[in-house]
Order: sequence, then structure tokens, then C-alpha cells
Amino acid sequence: MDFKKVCVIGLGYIGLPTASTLANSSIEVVGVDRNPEIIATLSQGKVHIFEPGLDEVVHSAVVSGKLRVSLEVEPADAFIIAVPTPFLEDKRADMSYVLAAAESIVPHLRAGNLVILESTSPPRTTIDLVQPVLEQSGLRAGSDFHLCYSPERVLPGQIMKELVENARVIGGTTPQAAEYGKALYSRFVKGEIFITDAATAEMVKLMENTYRDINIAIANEFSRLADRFGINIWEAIAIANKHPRVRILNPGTGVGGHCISVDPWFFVEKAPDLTTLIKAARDVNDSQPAFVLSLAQRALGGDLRGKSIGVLGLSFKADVDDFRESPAVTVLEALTAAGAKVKAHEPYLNEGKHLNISNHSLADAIAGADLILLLVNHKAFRELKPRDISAMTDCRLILDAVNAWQEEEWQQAGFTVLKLGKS
Ligand code: SAJ
Repeated sequence: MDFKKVCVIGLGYIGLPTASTLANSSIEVVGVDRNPEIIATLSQGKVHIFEPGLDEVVHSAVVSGKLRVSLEVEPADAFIIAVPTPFLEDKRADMSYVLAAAESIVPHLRAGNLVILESTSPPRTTIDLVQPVLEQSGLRAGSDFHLCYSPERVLPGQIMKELVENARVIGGTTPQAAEYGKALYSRFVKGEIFITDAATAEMVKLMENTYRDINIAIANEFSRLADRFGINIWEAIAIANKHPRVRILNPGTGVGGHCISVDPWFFVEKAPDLTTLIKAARDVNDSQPAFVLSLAQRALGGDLRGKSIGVLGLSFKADVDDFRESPAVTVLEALTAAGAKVKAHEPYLNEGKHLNISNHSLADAIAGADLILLLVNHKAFRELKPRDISAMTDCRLILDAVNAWQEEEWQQAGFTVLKLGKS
């Protein structure tokens, strides 16, 4: 199959890197998003999200003329759906964006086209949900057009590298569809490409993120046990990880982002009777912000009313500008609800973007604080020296929820450093 033109629907953290990388592989790409602000920003050659290296790739794709952006889907040889699949209030998957994207392809679908769903989705979505919508065109999947599921598995913060280098799985609704999918991704993927059926590819993606969620949950539960038993969890994990078959992850503020905190629910929704462990891990990770709150309460003598807290970090993890499902934001809200006066500093939060939380300078956030609460392990925070902080505030009490700072160094400078997982 010859891919002269590809339409990528959804220009977010996955769609935009994919569209621009494809365009730089000499394919004509139309990037489609229904948000006029995103289209306006990209049309001016600007990028609406922060991801290391993305600016350059988008810039060169736009300058070469290979990437165009539009509010409307156009006829193409292949269509890639990369829209969000968030969850609803009751944790069921919100498939409305996927449905709308599939519907937008229908009028433009031609015989011989390839359609690929990339959005993380509950098991059997490609066959049970997307295929019937596309067949409203009068064309049949497998005989007239080809349909695949190929999950993105890139790590926010390293998307541009992982998009090219990671192994890729392509699940076809027919073996031929998978071969066509492989031909398309081979244009830019250097990692190995594995071919399977669509439902297996969906399962692979959900298993990966669920596996990680469960592993973070055990680390978080260990941090609570260490706190109960008067043990330093960070030292205990470092020693346990010397075992050749043990690799305990890091406890912290909790699990956020649009992937790991969401995807396991897709299993729970589809098979509640079979997902006891998966559900328990979700509950542990979702309650980690409450554990952090209890540590802040203990640090300040039990009652947070009227206490000033300088919160450092609000993004869902280190060095990203993504605030979706951020546990740090949950902690901030819980502190405020408990009566504390909270001022936050988040280096990745642009004015007016993403969140309805005022962003203070570092100095403002910690001036006059009773407690400095470190919630995200940003590089900029790790590099702070005790003298940087002591010049800005009289506060000498720190609660480090992510093990970013070396205790001795800060203690020598007169700080009391409390850590999550170390009572
Ligand atoms: N976290 C911890 N402790 C750890 C590791 C992570 O508390 O030891 C927290 C992070 O702070 C964050 C959350 O977990 O709040 C998730 O972060 P992450 O870096 O583990 O994962 P994501 O959500 O950025 O990206 C994941 C990746 N999946 C796996 O590693 C299995 C990525 O490869 C996927 O492409 C991505 O989900 C996705 O889009 O599904």
C-alpha cells in the first residue's frame, strides 16, 4: 500500500508528535483537531504543549509543507485516531471522542483505506465500537478497507525518542490489515514491530499500564508500612532492589496522568468480577494524596487551620507540563479543605493554562510558610540548594514526599527534613 497522505485526528500529546514525525518521513500529513485554539496556535507555527524536542519536529514539518493542520477530516490513504479516552465520574471510559473521530472519517472513507485506532481503549473497542461506525460508510472492514489497533506506549517527557525507538504492537482486524499497519509505521519506527490481532493489542496496552499501577501501589503501601514501623522506606527499597529479581518502584504523592491512573479502570469496568487486585491497587494509589495530607498534619501538630504551606510542584509527575489527574493537585485541594493557607509554585504551569490555581514564584510560595511541602521531583527542585531556600524564607521545616533532597545537606543548613515513608 502506498501512503501518500495520512490524516491524524487529535493533535494532543500523542497525535501531534505522530503527525509531525510522519510528515518528516516524507508523507503528506493533515493534522485534525476540533479545538480551534489548537489549530490557530499550530497554524502560527507554535506548539500548544510542552514536550522536549516536539517544537523542532513540528517546526520542520510545517516549514517543509508536509504538515498542515485543519478543523476538518479530509480524504487520505490512512487515518490515525489519537484522541483522548478519559474516564467519566463513575470511572467508565468516555468513548465519545473516539466515536466522534470515527464518525468524522465515515464521509471520507474510500476503498483500500487504512484506519488505525491509537487511543487507549477498553478490550474489543476496535471491533465492537469503531468497526460498526466505519461500516456506516457502506464499506466492509477486511474486504473494502483495513482496520487496526496500535497503541502508543511512549513516556511523557521522552515521547519524541520513544515514538521512534520503542517496539510497536499492531493489531489488525485481519492479518492483511496488520501488514498494512506495519508498512505505515515502518516509515518512522526503528524499534521492532509486532503483529497480532486488534483485541490482543488492546489488551497488551492495558496490561502494561495496569502492571505499572500495581507496582507503584505496592511501593506506596510499603511507604505507609515503613511509616508505621519506624523504617526508612528509601533505604529499605534500595537494599531490596539489590535482589536480582526485585525491582520496587518509588512511592510518592500518588499516581496521576491520563494513562496509568485511568487505564486499569477499563478492565474493572468490563470485568468487575475478575479485577479485585487491579481495583485494590487503584484504591491504594488514589488514597496516597490522603496519606501525604496526614503527614503534613502530623508535621504541623495535627491541625492545619490557619497554617501556611508552600507547595512545590503540581504536575502529575516530574518535568512535564501535564496536570491531568495530578495527585499533587489533589493534595493541594485537601490542604485547602483542611483550612491551610496554601501557596503553590509550579515551574511548568503557564499563566492561565490548564489549572485554576494561582502560581506563585518560588520565593512567594515559601515566604512566611510554616511548612515547605515538596510534591513533585522536578529537576529544578532537585537542584535547589539549602542556601537558595534559606535566603527566601525563615521556614526551616520541609516535608519531602518524593525523596528529592539529601537530608544531611539540608540538616546541616538548619532545616528539619521529614520524608514520606520515614517517620
Ligand atoms: N510514579 C510513581 N512512582 C514510580 C513511577 C511513577 O509514583 O516509581 C507515578 C508518577 O509520578 C505519575 C504516575 O505514576 O504520577 C505515572 O507516571 P509514569 O511515568 O509511570 O507513566 P506515564 O503515565 O507518564 O506513562 C505511562 C507509561 N507506561 C508504562 O510505563 C507502562 C508509558 O509508556 C505509556 O505510553 C503511557 O503511560 C500511556 O500513554 O499510556
